[in-house]
Amino acid sequence: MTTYHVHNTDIECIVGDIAAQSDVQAVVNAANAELQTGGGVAGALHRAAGPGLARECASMAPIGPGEAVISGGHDLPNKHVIHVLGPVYGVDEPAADYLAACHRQAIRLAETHGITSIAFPAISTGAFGYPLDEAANVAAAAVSRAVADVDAVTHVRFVLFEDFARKIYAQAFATHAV
Ligand code: AR6
Repeated sequence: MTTYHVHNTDIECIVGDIAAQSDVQAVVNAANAELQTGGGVAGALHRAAGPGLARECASMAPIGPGEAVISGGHDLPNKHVIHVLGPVYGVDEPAADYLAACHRQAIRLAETHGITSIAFPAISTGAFGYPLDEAANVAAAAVSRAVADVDAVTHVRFVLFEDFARKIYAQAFATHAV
């Protein structure tokens, strides 16, 4: 596995389940506006967290595209969940700006909470239809820029569901993480 080093932060891309990242303090949820359970990443995280997660999140909803909010991890192995609403590709435009904002806001929230390690899924690339290679480039550019302004966040992980997706994100970081 390749690790990219940007400023003070190590960035890695792995294949795995976002709900099973026990060695990071925060996981990012590819949420819906209502911050309730759903399919994909949101379903996996809410299932593993238990009903307390949806209960805690209810008062913070709704959120808009590009926004991020933070909750506890409940029964997840992580202290925090950072919920972001990615853009629906072709609907929430400019999609790249919203997707970049999701990554930037998540890193900023982590920083303000003193979180040192955070794991992202491939936001918007499932139900929201964002092409993987485009999303990877936006994510890599946004995260590489955002970590320049943080001290606490020293470890960023991208958790991809399949190896072809991991390769696409790793390639994007090889381009942007310089
Ligand atoms: N771990 C890591 N990656 C996963 C996992 C998992 N457990 N499950 C799916 N993926 P999606 P979106 C990958 O649909 O596009 C939900 O229903 C998946 O292969 O979770 O932002 C919410 O309620 C894909 O590449 O997020 C929202 O309504 C990527 O994660 C909506 O879908 C993101 O897929 C959000 O859509």
